Amino acid sequence: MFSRRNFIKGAAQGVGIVVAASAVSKFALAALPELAVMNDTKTQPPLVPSSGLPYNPVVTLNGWSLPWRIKNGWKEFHLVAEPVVREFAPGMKAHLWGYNGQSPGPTIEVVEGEKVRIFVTNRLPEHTTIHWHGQRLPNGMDGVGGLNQPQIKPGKTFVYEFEAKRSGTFMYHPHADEMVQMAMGMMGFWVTHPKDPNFMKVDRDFCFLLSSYDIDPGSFTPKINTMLDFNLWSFNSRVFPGIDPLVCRQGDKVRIRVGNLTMTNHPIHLHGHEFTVTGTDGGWVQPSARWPEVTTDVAVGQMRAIEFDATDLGDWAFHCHKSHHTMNAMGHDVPTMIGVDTKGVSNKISKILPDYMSMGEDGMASMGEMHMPLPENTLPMMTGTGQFGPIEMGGMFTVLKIRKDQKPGDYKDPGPYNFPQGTVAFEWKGDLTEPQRAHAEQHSEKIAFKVRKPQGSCGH
Ligand SMILES: [Cu+2]
Repeated sequence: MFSRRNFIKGAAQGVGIVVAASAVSKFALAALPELAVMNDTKTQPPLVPSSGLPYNPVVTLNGWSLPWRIKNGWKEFHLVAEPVVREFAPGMKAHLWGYNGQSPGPTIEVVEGEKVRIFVTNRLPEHTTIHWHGQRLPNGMDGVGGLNQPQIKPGKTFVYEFEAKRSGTFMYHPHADEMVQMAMGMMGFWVTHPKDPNFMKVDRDFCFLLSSYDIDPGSFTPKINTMLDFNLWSFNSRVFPGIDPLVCRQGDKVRIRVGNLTMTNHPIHLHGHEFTVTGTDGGWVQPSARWPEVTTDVAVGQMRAIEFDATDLGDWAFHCHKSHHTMNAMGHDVPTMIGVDTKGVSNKISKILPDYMSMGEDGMASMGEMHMPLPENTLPMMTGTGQFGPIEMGGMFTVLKIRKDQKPGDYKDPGPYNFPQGTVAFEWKGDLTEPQRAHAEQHSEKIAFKVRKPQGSCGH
């Protein structure tokens, strides 16, 4: 029986879900589950299950979960691979490929032991497949085009069927023209919930994928041949300040699941709290094998589930620790100008190019508040504003917001943290005498000119 309640519930909670069966021939797709698409980049509320086995749903950062129907004991989903437009942050949109209206595609949530049937319709201009990363399944359902199945040609619909054998954290992506299709944004999250809803139970369970793009300033489509030099580093194809905060109530047990479909590793770092890695793509980690961390490296193709208690109130940064991954396009080919006096030359160039601006004589922090003219459809490299001024971040950065009065199940942004008096770093107003140094000759001015000549007979 088709569960319409799922759609109605989803639509009521997340205004963005649109049932778009009328967009395709009803006759042709009469046997398919209704097609749900998302037209919003906001984080949608958890999709509470109203059919199938019970579970505690996840929250996909700037994303959503796909509704389903139960038919003859099978849980049925319908994915459509298609070109999409994704807003990375206000002011910048990209032409990507994705699923059901967005990139990444919707999160698929099932329960251990459920029989799952996924209809995949290809509306791309070239063939595709889907590989269900990390799953135990029959070999012919594994989705490697040519090896395990014929390619899904444009306009065709294929069916995948397998039992969700073990609970955990998974993802899906094409295994067909893979370099191009993943560079274009084709990927999605998959969570198989444990059969016992009390196993590994948490109060908030967030998930997102790491993806990277190379989109030239002023253009809209990723360069698909880039191997290393990407300029947009994203959580779920959003960059700071376009990434929603992770909102928690003080005392919550929190899980964050991260999957990496970029071309490099990402050391994911949480401020103010220690966490443990409780799951990988291979399954749950035995409690005796876990250790505390504040940063965990997520290598290419890996998934990590981290867990912590949200004990400490505040706005805590949560980001990739590679500093180039917390900035947006525009910043990567700028020469180092620290210590260079550019005033004279800037004045001369300004006479020829009125918009000319030299960058970074004293470091690049001033660029966080600089409003220099940008090409169309481009984000500043360092951006975002907090209650104390520019945050000077971009890319893979968001904020974990822990509040005392956040209601259970409420994910709304509570606004900036209200710091208790006397708990913010402050300016020293006392004497500013020179710091004492042990030996006068260690003064940096002197050391800078001390050159030790090479010894020996090398001719110098
Ligand atoms: Cu990174």
